[in-house]
Amino acid sequence: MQPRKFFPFGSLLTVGLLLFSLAAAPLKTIRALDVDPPYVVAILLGADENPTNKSSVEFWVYFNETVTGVNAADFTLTTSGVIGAAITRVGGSGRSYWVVVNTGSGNGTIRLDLSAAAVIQDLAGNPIVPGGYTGGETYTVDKIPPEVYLDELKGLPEDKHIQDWGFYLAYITAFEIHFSEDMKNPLGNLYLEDVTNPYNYMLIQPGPDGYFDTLSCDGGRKKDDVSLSTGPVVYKRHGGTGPFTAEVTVNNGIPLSRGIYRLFICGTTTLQDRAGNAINGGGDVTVTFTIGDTSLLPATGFAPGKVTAVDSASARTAYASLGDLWLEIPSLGVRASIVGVPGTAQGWDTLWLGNQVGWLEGTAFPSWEGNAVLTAHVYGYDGRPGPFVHLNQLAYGDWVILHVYGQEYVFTVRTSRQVRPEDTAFAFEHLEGGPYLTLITCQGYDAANDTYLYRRVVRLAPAGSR
Ligand SMILES: [Ca+2]
Ligand SMILES: [Ca+2]
Ligand SMILES: [Ca+2]
Ligand SMILES: [Ca+2]
Repeated sequence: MQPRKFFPFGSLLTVGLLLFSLAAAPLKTIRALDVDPPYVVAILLGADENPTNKSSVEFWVYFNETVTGVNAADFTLTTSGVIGAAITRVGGSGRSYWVVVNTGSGNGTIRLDLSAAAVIQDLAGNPIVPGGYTGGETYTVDKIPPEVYLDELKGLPEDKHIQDWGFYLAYITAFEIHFSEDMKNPLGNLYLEDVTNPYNYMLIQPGPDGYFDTLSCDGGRKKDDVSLSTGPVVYKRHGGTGPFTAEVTVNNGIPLSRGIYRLFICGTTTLQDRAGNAINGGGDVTVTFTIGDTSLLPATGFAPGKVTAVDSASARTAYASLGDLWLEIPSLGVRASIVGVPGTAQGWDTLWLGNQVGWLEGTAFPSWEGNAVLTAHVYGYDGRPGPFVHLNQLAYGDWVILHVYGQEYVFTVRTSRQVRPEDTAFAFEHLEGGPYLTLITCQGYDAANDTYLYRRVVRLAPAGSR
């Protein structure tokens, strides 16, 4: 058992009187001796959110001793960029005071200063040290939402620029996303607003019904849509000066197979800049694209000498006019305009090419760096010969001229191969170091099965090159 503590009333009174006299004595002495003016020790940010997007912020003002007479007129704001910032309230007592500041509009910086004209005094009536105080901390105000630079969106590892509604023949295992500014990146990847949180990126396929039912990151995957895995995410800020990029691995690093995809970069769940502004003003950024089928070379042949019934109910494929772009093969007497054949997840529809040459979308644009693949019929559905009926007669060194907006690009034949339709590696070969042309048509009509057994693939390099 603890002994009960016991203080007689008289003792308490004695202690109280003693404390009172100790407190009163020095107070009296200091008041009598205080001839030192008070001064500001520090002006600090009242919140650890800096940069901030708040409409009002707080500063804390510390004096070296108890002061009186502190009010809004004693302070001024030093700003850059922001417009209309103003002191709205002042409170506090003793040595510490708080000052609330409306951040106005626009982006910039705000610092709270003690005015040189401040009227503040200590308890002895000494006025504050003249000259004011301008050594305080500064808020950075940022109210502009971060953006995704879609011009910089890349499919990795091939560095393919991914455009909305684009079509690609590419291995894609990750995306490189460029932001307009430094993004919020807390330690780890669990916070909702963390740029490295994989949940801020969704990769969706439409599923069996063929429609994208998923509307937003916030709403999540919907109905029969298929969600592919995202993450890990690697964020780079390059020492804080940018570029600011997130590399998002998708599908566990397995190349995306043919099909249509929609990438969601989440503003609704929510990527933020360091001041807390949601990306795209709080809306998702989406990019829809197709990975093409390169499992078969395009079919460009009908039965020679007879009309093949084609499904007239099926819509004619709309080929893109590429402007003043045409192909000339002097040795074969070919002069044909070039149109763009849209790529789909099922390949390219060359049915309606007629006497035109088709550029297969997804391959390099003719005359640009890379491998441009052009195709034309050996025989059209009307049974008449197409532009490439004699393609197999092209031999090493023969000329082909690409006419692009009045410019002539001369190519010479390097190789000519007969390949199986499913042997696509050579035709779609990745080539660098200049523009290359690959011409493809059907070859080897098998009347018994009304099909072509082979493809003819002719590779050309710029004349004068090796
Ligand atoms: Ca004083
Ligand atoms: Ca911002
Ligand atoms: Ca993080
Ligand atoms: Ca769906």
